[in-house]
Amino acid sequence: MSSVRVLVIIPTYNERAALPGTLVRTRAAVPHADVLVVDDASPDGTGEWAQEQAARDGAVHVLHRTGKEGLGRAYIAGFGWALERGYDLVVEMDADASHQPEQLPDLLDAVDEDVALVIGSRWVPGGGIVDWPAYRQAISRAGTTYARLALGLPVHDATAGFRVYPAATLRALPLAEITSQGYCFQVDMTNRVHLAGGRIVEVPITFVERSEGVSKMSRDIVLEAFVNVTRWGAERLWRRVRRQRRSGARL
Ligand SMILES: Nc1nc2c(ncn2[C@@H]2O[C@H](COP(=O)(O)OP(=O)(O)OP(=O)(O)O)[C@@H](O)[C@H]2O)c(=O)[nH]1
Ligand SMILES: [Mg+2]
Repeated sequence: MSSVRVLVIIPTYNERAALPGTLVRTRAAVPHADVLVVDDASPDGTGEWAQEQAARDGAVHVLHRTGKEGLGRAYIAGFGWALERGYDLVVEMDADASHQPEQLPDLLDAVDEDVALVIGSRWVPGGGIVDWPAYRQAISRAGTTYARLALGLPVHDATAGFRVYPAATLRALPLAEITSQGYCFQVDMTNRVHLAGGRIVEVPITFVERSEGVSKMSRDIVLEAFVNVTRWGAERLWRRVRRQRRSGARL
């Protein structure tokens, strides 16, 4: 795996308290990987702190953006950065250590020539969640079940944000067109990979509730995912109806 160039993208907004621990753990867990912090001008100085680390450690990079535009835009910018520099594997990971860097080797090991996406999944055997209140678990389970059924996705954790994308997968997607922002971004990407015929593999992970900083989860983010999944699900049904009508007309 060491000849493969890996970039771990960590999007940050006000993660000054959480990022240091996550960065140290990431560098220890996957020393061969580079790290790109994508900071949306965090008022708490996360970007400046990350910049200081980059000055000390050649494997750490920072992409400074001018304002908070959501997780999706931050990742799209990071993907572009990775593709321009020829990385082979691109990792998505939260700054708050909910995604444990020590589990990243398991995700990287699951990459195979015919795999288009590896998802670190909470809802497969061996996966789980530590310290989440029942209502958060309920939202996550309901959301992922709804997306699975409405879009016909072959995954159990469509909103998960701990992932590995081979560069070829990202190159094949129209990244500039993707405007989803929160959890919806993860579902959107999963759906696009699936529609393109890409094989998706889930690896069990243990998701740990953040102990530092503040969650950016909001009602708007849940609503964005619900509205878009419903729309994409309706479009999928419509495509099926049209296909059936066309094949019926040929009989
Ligand atoms: N660059 C950037 N990063 C963001 C933005 N919104 C969230 N993030 C980062 O995305 C990651 C996930 O955000 P969280 O606040 O942990 O939200 P979440 O994981 O969906 O919610 P919790 O499960 O409650 O933690 C964290 O590293 C955040 O700092 C944003 O607008 N811009
Ligand atoms: Mg989080």
